[in-house]
This record gives sequence, structure tokens and C-alpha cells, in this order.
Amino acid sequence: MRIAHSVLIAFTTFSAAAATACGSSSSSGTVITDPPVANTVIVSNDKFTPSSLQVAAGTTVTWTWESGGTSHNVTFDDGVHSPTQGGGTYTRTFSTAGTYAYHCTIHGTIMSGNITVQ
Ligand SMILES: [Cu+2]
Repeated sequence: MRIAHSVLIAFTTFSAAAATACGSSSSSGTVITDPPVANTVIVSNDKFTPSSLQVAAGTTVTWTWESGGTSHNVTFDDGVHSPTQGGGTYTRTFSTAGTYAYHCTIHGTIMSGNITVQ
């Protein structure tokens, strides 16, 4: 009786290029929320943000009104001041080192801030 030869051929399949990184690892997991603009102070109702700011001598600081039309002003202790306004911007350039305190004359010291010039 002849024995049938079973020939088993094992195919080894190489799925070589399986799931090789396609380089699409997008780092979009970070939510960026409105970074503060350099040398800018936001004028909102009853506060300046940031209330304290340090800048180098010669820097121009911009105050940007985001008060929804409510009037405020930036009035420095040395007398320099912005118009009283409900929107827009105001700028002051600080050429001399020192601390410059300011407030809104409508809302008083509760709405105050300072610029430190170095
Ligand atoms: Cu005010």
C-alpha cells in the first residue's frame, strides 16, 4: 500500500509594510486661547488686564477698549491721560524708567493699574 505523500507547503506571508507610520501625527491637541498681545492692556468694565505690566524703556504700550461702549479713561498720576471713550485704543510711549500708576477717573481706584518701565 502506497502512502500518499502529503506535501505541505507552508507559505509564509510577510506583510512587511504593515502600518508603517505615515507621519501624520498632527499635534492638534492643544487649544490656544487668545494669547495676550505683548505690551497691550485690555480696558474692560472696572478693570485693566493685566493690571501690572513691565516693559523696557522706549516701549509703546497700547490700551485697547473692550468695554462694550461703556466709557473709561486711562489717567496717569503724572497727569498724562487718554480721552474718556467707550471703544478704540490709546497709546503711550515710556522712555524713562520708573513706575507709572494710572486709573480710570470715572471708576476710581477700583479700576487702576501700573506700568513698570525698566
Ligand atoms: Cu472706568
